Amino acid sequence: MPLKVPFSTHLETVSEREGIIVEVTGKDGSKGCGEGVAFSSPWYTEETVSTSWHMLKDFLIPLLKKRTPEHLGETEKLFSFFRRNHMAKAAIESALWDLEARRKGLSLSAFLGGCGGSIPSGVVVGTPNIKAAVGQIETFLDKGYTRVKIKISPENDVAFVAEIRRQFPNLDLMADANSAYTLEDVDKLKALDEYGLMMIEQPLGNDDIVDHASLQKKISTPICLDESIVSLDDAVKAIKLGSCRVINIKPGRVGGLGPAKKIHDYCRKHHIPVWCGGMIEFGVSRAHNVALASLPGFTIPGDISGSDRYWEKDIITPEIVVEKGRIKIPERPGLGFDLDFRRLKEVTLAQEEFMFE
Ligand code: OSB
Ligand code: MG
Repeated sequence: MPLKVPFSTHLETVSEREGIIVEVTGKDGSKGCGEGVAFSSPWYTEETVSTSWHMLKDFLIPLLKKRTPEHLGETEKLFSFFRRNHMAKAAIESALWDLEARRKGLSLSAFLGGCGGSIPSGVVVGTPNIKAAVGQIETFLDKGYTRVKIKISPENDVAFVAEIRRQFPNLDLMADANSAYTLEDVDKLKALDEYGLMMIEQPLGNDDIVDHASLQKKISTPICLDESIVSLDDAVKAIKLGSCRVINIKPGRVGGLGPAKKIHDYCRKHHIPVWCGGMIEFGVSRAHNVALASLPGFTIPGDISGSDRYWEKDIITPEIVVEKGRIKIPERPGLGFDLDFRRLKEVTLAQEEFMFE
C-alpha cells in the first residue's frame, strides 16, 4: 500500500509498504488475525517480507502442523527451536492470541492483563527537512497528538532539534537515531541534553548494549533501546549494565505478544518504563499494539498513531482513530477490529491457504 507521504530515516525511505496478514481458524471455527511487520528490505532488522514468507511457509506452519500446540506458551516454546525470525513468528503468534481471546470472550487487552479505557497516542515525523517537519508537527498537534518523535542522524541533529524546540517549547518530544552514531559522537549527543528530550532512542549500534552503557553515564537524556532488545534476555542484560533507562517494545521485534508481555513484566518489576513502538504497520498490528499498550507498565505514549497517519484506507474496520490524543481500547472479544476483506482484496498481491489435517 502506498504511504500518504514517504517516511525517511537515515537508512531508508519507505514510500510503499508490503506486509503479511495471517488469519488462523480453529477447529471450532473461531478466528484470529496477525500481521508480519518485516519491511521489503532488511534495513531495520535482518528480516524481509520474503524471508518471513519463507519462514512461515517452509518452517513455522509445518512445525505447527506436526505438533499442534495446546496453548500459547507452547507455541512460543515450539518457535524457540528455530532461531530468531521474530517478525515471522509474531505474525502467527499474535493471530493465536486474538483467536484465544475471542474464544475466552475477553478483549485482547483484558486477556493480556490490560487496564481498559484508552491509551495515549503518539506520532513520528519521517522527514529531515525542517520546514516539512514543522508543518507535519503542526498538523499532528491540530489532530490532537501530544507526543511527537523525530528522526535524527549526524547530518541532521543539533540544529534540527534546536529549531523544533524553539517553535514548540512545551512539546513532549523524543528523538530516534536508529543507530546512526558511535561513541566518537559523544560530544554531539551530549549537546542534545539542552533540549529537554524525553529520551534518545537507539543512538548507537543496532546490537550494542555495552557502548550504550558508557554513553548513558555521559549524557543526562535517558537512552531508550529499540533495535538492541530482541528478547527478554537482552532486556535483562541491558538493565543490568545500565545501557538504557527506557525500553521500546514491538511485538514483531521480540517474537510476539508473549515475549513482549514478559519484557513488560520484567521492566515493570525493575522500574524501567516501557512504550510501544511502531513499524509503519497496517491496522492489524496497530490493533495488537493498542491492546499491548494497555498493560500498566506502558507509562509513556508509544508510536501508535491513527490509521490515517499513513493510509488513505486501512485494512481493518473500524479504523484506528485518535481522539483528543487518545485511542479507545475496544471492549469486545479479541482484537476488537475486523479485517476489511474488501479493502484487503484490493491490495493483496498473493495469498495462500494451509490446511491442518
Ligand atoms: O525505529 O521506531 C523505529 C518505523 C519503522 C521502523 C522502525 C521505526 C519506525 C518509526 C515509526 O519510528 C513508527 C510508526 O510510526 O509506525
Ligand atoms: Mg526506533
